[in-house]
Amino acid sequence: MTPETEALAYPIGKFEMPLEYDETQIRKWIERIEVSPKWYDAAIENMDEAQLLTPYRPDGWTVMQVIHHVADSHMNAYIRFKWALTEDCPTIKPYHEKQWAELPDVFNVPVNVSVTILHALHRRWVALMRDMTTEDWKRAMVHPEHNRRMELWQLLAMYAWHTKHHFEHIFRLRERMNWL
Ligand code: NI
Repeated sequence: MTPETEALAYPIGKFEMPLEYDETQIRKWIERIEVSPKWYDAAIENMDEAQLLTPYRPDGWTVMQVIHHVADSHMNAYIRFKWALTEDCPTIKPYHEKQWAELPDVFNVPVNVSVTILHALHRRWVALMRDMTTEDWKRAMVHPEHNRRMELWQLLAMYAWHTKHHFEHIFRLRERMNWL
């Protein structure tokens, strides 16, 4: 990747796992999950077909694929939370996000359907997280590919980054293309 492509691919930088957390930090991450569906409303507002089919960077996903990907990804995240809260360190099921982004529904379903999913899904996810105790945040899952143990606070940190990461892809594309 050239530095230019890298900057387009990682507008807020790559995710870096924080080493520690506290209640205030958890609250801020949850707030980001809570508000981000509204960012996506704004991100796609008044976009026409051609704009939705524009890649956010050379060789990157189109706006449409980015939006449907965020819904796919966060549905998996929510399920992972529920697994970790109800099972003893479950092994999660990875999925091929690039291939999911090529399945027909991504091309056949309007993006606002996935933004509606985000509104509904994040509402349940946030309701779940707001009732989590200090012990709950330390519950963990295992990612089989790297055999890596991940605690729920780390998963939250990652998705708080993820929801902003993809929003910025679209927002910055709009700015560059002067679509605002
Ligand atoms: Ni992603």
